[in-house]
This record gives sequence, C-alpha cells and structure tokens, in this order.
Amino acid sequence: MSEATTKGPLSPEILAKMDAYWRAANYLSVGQIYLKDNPLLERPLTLDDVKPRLLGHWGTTPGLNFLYVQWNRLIRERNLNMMYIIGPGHGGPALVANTYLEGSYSEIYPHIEQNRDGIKRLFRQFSWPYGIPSHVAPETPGSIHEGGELGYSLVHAYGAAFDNPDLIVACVVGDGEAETGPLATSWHSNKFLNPATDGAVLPILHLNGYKIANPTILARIPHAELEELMRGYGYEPFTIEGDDPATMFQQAAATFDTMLDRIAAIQKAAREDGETKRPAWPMLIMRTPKGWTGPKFVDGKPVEGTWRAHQVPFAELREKPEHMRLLEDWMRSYKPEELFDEKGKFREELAEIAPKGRLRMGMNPHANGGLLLQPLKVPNFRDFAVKIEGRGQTDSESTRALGHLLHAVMEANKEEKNFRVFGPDETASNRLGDVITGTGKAWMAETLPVDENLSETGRVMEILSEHMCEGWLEGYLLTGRHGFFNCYEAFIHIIDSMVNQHAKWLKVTRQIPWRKPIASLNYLLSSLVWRQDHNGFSHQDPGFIDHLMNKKADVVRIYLPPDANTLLSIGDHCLRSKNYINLIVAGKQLAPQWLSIEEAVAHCATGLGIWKWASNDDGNPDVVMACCGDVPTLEALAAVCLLREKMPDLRIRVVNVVDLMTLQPQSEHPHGLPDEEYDRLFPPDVPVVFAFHGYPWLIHRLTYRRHNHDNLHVRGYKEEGTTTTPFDMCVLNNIDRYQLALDAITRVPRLADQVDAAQQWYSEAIQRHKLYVSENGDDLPEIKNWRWPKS
Ligand SMILES: Cc1ncc(C[n+]2csc(CCOP(=O)(O)OP(=O)(O)O)c2C)c(N)n1
Ligand SMILES: [Mg+2]
Repeated sequence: MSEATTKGPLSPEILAKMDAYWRAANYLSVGQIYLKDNPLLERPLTLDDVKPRLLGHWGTTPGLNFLYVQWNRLIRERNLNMMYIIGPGHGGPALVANTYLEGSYSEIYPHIEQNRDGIKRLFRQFSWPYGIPSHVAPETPGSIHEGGELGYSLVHAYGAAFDNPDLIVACVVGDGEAETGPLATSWHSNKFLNPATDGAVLPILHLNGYKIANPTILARIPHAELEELMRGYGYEPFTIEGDDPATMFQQAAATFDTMLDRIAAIQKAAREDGETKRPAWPMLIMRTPKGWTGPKFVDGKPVEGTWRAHQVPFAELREKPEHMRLLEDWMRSYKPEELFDEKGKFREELAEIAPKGRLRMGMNPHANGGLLLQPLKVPNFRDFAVKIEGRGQTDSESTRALGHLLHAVMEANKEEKNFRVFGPDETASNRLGDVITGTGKAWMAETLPVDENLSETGRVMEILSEHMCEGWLEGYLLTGRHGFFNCYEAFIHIIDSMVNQHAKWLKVTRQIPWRKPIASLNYLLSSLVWRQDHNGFSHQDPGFIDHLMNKKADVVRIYLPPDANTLLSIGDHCLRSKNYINLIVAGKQLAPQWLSIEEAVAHCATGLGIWKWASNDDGNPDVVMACCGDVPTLEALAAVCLLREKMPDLRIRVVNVVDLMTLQPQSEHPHGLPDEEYDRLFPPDVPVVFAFHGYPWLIHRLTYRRHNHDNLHVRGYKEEGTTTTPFDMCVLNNIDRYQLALDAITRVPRLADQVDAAQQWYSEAIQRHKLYVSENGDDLPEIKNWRWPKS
C-alpha cells in the first residue's frame, strides 16, 4: 500500500480490512457475471466453469462496492439507521455481493450458504433462468428501488426520508442517470425536506464519466461548474477523486465523516435550536474510473475508465483463450484466498467490520416497508356524504367531498405522521382544497406574505413535476407509509413509465414471501376529458386507464364513481387497501348526484349494477343503457329520458359500472363478474348501448369474451376536443344524449321502421345545438338545466 495509507482517519488495520472487504465484493461481483462453477478458483478456470451467456454490468459495480464498504463503516461507528438506493441499479451484483458478505442474504435465502456451495449458487443464480435478475431488484435485500429505468433514485430517496427523522438514505446517482429529466428535478427535493421532522438524504453523484456508449455531460464540464450546479441546487458539494484504492479509502472516509457531521449539525440546529432556515445539505461527487480495478485493456483497447467497461468487459471466452486468462488474472487480482477460508466462508476478521442485525442495510426494515406499515385510520366517510334530495336534483362537486374525507384522514393520522397527499400544483384546482387546510403544504424555500398555506411541516406535497409527486409517493409507500396522488387526467401520462415500474415491483414482491404488503398507490384523476372549460384539447386524454389495464390483474384496480357518494365509498376502500395500484377517475365540476350514501356503498360493493329507479324493463329489457364515468352517466340518463318521451313502451335497463374490472371475465381479473351474473345484467339477446368515459375500444377489449359482445355498442372519447361547451364536447365525440338515444333506437330490432325518423330527429337536435352554441357560446338551456324527472 502507498504512503497514502496513513493519511486519513483510517488506521492501517481498518484500511487493510476495508480494502479486503471491497476486494471480496468485487470478486463476488465478477464471479456472478462470469462463473457457474469453481467459485474459489481452486483449480485453473476452464470453459466449463463459465456461464454460456454473460449478462450483467460491471462498470458501475466496483464504485458501488466501494461505497457500501464506506457506509458500513459509518453505520458501525455512528450507529446509523441507513438504507441504500442505487440509481445505476444495473450494478445488481454489487448489492447482492454486499448483502451476502454482511450475512443478510443467507439469512433471507438460506440455500445461499456462507461456504463454497453457497458462493457457487450465488454465482450461478445471477442472470440465470429462474435465478435472480441482473439489477438491484425486489429480490435484493435492502432495496426499494430497481434502478432498471434510470432517473428515479433521488426522488425515491427523498420519499423514503420524509417523516423518518432517524433515517439516512444513501443514494447513488449515476452520472448518466443524472441527465434524465426526473433526476435533474429531483435535486430540488431539498426544498421540501424538513431537517426537524424528516430524515436525511445523502446523495452521491457517481461520476465515473460514462454511460453505455458515451461520456456523461457532468463529467465533461469543468469541475468548478459542476460544483456550482450543485450549489445552485442548494447543496454543499464535496468531491473525492482518484483511482488509488488506499488514497481513495482515506479520502472517502474523511469526506463522509465531514458530511455526516454536517448532517448531524443541521439536524441538531433544527431539532434542538429551533433553526428554520433551509440548510445546504451535503452531497458527494465521486470521480472514479468506470470499471475500476477491472481489466485495463482488452484486445488492445482501453477498458477500465472508459465506456467499454459498462457491461461485460470481454466475452468470447470460447473463441479467444487469452480472454480466459484475462478473466482468471482479473479474479485472482482480488486474492480470493485471503478473503475466503478453505470452506469458502468469508473470513471472520473481515466479516466483523460489517454492521450487525438490523443495522445491516440488507436488513433495514424501512426497505421492507410492509414490516413497518401501520393501518391508516380512516374516519367514517359517511360523515361527509352528500344529501340526496331526489335523483339528480342536487348538484355537487364530487372531489370536494373527497377532500373533506382526506382532510379527516390527515387529522386522524397526525400523530403517526404516515399520510401525505401529492399533486402537481392542482390539489386546490381539483377541489381537494380542504385537505390543505390545517396541515398546509410542505415548503422549505422562501415565503412571501402573499403565500397561503405554505408550511415547513405541511403534509400536502405540491411541485409542478408529476415525476416528483409519483417518485416521492412511491418512496413513501415503499417505506411503509400511506399516500394519495391527485392529478389532471391528461398529464398523469407523464408518469406512465414510472407506474409501470411500480406495478412490476408489486407484481414481483407478491411472489417474495419476506416482502410484506405495502399500502396501495392511489390516484385520483380529475379535470377530466369531458370538462375542459378553460383549457382544451391539450388537456384531454383519458388513456391512462388503458395504460393501467395492461398491468397484471392482481395489481390494478380502476374505478369511475358517477357521483360524490360513490367517490367517498371508493376513496375509503382504496385508502385501506394494500399492494394495489388504485385508479379513481372522478370529476370536480358541479354535477348531479344520484345515489344516497347507503346506495352508493352497496353499488360500489358490487362494482356495477342495475339502477332500478332509472329503468323500466321489468326484468325483460329491449335495450340496456350502460354507463361508466360521471359525464357518460349523465348523458346516458338524459338519453333514457328522451327515449321515454319518444317511445314510452320501450323497456330500458340502466346499468352503471363503477369498477371497470367487473366487465372482464373472472378468469382474467379477480373482480371479473361470473358469466352468469354478467348475462343477468346484460341479457345475451339484448342490445347494449354503452357510454364510457374513456376510449371506447377499451370496453370492447374487456368484454370481447362475453356473450353478446357483437351486440355491444360503445361510445366514448374519440380524440375530438377543443375549448367548447361541456355538451358540445359530448356531441363532438358522439357520446351525447341524442346520439345515445339514436343508438338505442337503431339497435332494437322491433324499432327498425322508426330508425329513419329517429335519424331525422337526431340531425335536427344536433343542428339546433350547434347553431345555439355558435351563437351564444353556451349550451342550450334545455341541456344545461336538464334534470332527471322528479319521482
Ligand atoms: C430511462 C432509461 N433510459 C435508458 C436506459 C439504458 N441504460 C442502461 S444503463 C445506461 C447508462 C447509465 O449510465 P450511468 O447512469 O452513468 O451509470 P453507470 O455509468 O454507473 O453504469 C443506459 C443509458 C435505462 N436503463 N433507463
Ligand atoms: Mg456513469
């Protein structure tokens, strides 16, 4: 070791042990990528020892291993409650190796023993069919973050730190990852982290200079500029740089000590001295070679410290015998015989420098949030019910009622501090404003007298980044808390990809017994496609429903409550549920209310049902008018009224669908209605006119295996929009009451001779509507003031 060994806080003994520990982690990482046998290199490597398919990422791995060893020391010395989040999650071998070395892995997976056989299995299972994935996956102890889709590490880290005052979340950000939009915004999370009541995030920018095939931007700007960037984000940047292990160990240890002291000082000032100013939290820039300690040259080309180190630094072991030598030399450079005893057990004197028990990052309960999950206290939603005086006679804003419930939930869980509401600047606009009252909105940046409800202890999180809202909430849920995300319907698509990843996480964790269920991810989409009064086409897209529909049936639930009381009942259900992604689509505009609270509860319990009060079919309908979503329900009921006037003897059944998944066959979704029940609601020989909130083909997709599918006629949003009147929006998309009535007439065989007249009637009605809205800029009074007839 160099002279640098003595320069720094580490004694030569501990430095030697840390270096050996790091070598062990690196050795196990390379072994995972390359080997299926001969795990301790007890005989010369042969082709039989090497995996036929070499799959994994080396480049980021030694840096992650280096950091893990540093964190272990900090945890031990300071008794820290620390968890890790790895942005470059493709460095999976590092976290598997480290959780193995600290013992967590074998505790969770006893067949991966601490001996030769265990290491062999550890190697073999990696990127192997029915083994483990190559990333830091749900299978990896201590992780709440897959890292496969880059960009979300830092936002997850902050989500984990909120309301966890004792927790430190060490978060590695890849320098390539740092180029993504979400990550670039995530730095701003420090404007929402309260040092008195939240934990700390320790961001580490892993500046290894390269992505897959290119340099990274942050590595190719002057270092001073990079530090200024971090200062501009409000951090105090620290830098370590180099490739000599001993020097780097000392540098890192000294720097981490300073950073941890800073964190402790910030927290003390806030917690004991009443400091309320936003602090400049420390962050680390770690400039080390990509593929550090790996092969320097392969086939004459530089690898270590270049993008070529990103994945498997060399393959073609069959074709190029010198590659086999390279692999053996590389692995032997870590001196496995010094690291593992003759049985393959990690040497005791090295193992002892890892933390013990729950302090091990692989065992941190925050990373298995279900272990810590306390049920949310949900006050009785019936207390917020909207009084119904006659069907459709009173108007109400559905989401406002939900806001009352959310406010009560916030109050009920004030002590536990385990519930937050997230939204991209729209919580008030979505009429959930009540939830802000009392708790306020989190804000650690400057405030001005004009501001309202901003608070350092606010529990409503608003930032104009759907990515941040989603990521914070995911981090919050994955560490065992509860939350609620409200968003404009069209813009929730911004996080399509993030929800994909969360759905995958939930799907996989269901198969992992030691992962305990976490609270569901709840979305309320409002500002819906049908009511874009002051916006327009840009704000219209109901396709998130279709997007979620693709996910595993046991993970997703989709609800379209038609009024306030059904929304309350659904909201209550979602807040109490676990391990789902619940999507609620509900309008914020004044709209007619249909069901009493008890009727709403019953309706939501079945998920769909006949609205007898709106039907006159006597068990034998000529046509079923089905509806799903608040505006489609209104139009369908208005169409029923028109039909009653025009053809009083037509037997109409109204079926309302709240739980979209009931339409699917039972074999496809646990909420799917049995075929017999479906047939009872939608008799096989009766035409169905279905008014749907979203894209019409989704209903066809859900029901294509049902009887009578070819007699199902769906109206929905067909991508026609602009800034126009509410009813005109329906007309533009042919989901208006006149169209639905005409559809019914056209579909009932015994009315065949009346279709021409009905078409004429329809054309005249639409003509009248168009002339009126063009002239007056508003809907016809008979449309605007329409009410379901009083009984
Ligand atoms: C959102 C996203 N886009 C693209 C990729 C493909 N990809 C995988 S690794 C990688 C490079 C990552 O570079 P960096 O963050 O610097 O990680 P490291 O150098 O530590 O491997 C890319 C582009 C991805 N995983 N996620
Ligand atoms: Mg990189």
